[in-house]
Amino acid sequence: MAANGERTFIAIKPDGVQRGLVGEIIKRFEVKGFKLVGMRMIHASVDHLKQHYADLKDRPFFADLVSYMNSGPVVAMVWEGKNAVKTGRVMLGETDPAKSNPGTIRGDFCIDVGRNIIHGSDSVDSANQEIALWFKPEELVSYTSCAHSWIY
Ligand code: DAT
Ligand code: MG
Repeated sequence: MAANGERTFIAIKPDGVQRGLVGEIIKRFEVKGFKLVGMRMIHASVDHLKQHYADLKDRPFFADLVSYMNSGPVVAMVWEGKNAVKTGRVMLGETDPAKSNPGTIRGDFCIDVGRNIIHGSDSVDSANQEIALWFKPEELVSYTSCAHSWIY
């Protein structure tokens, strides 16, 4: 895949949806120059969320995390572009909003680590796994953005 074709999985968590931050978060990825290639709103099942967070299954906060993520709909998205995974994480800020700089999504819009409004893949490998968990291949689209040559 071309360097500009790296994909990351981003999900607006139930608190982000309930607090009316969907548009604001999508806007940040859009104006940055990333390309939206998949999006759906879903009230994810407990099983699905346990799979998504399988790496954290032994952590003390795991049950609360799954129940929070299952408390309402999330907006699941795939964003594409050069360094989309790493840059996406920078745009999110730190896991703990208290440690996130102003200007990041978590730095600007939330306070508590257990209500940090957004998920973003932490590596290209986990991005590929997460995309496969949340989307069928035919739900992702391939298209050329008219802005491509103005961004790269
Ligand atoms: P991130 O979401 O930044 O990738 P992570 O993968 O380590 O962070 O953890 C997944 C989510 O679990 C995180 O967004 C919020 C929750 N979480 C992490 N550490 C926590 C903690 N110490 N207490 C409560 N919730 C925590
Ligand atoms: Mg993580």
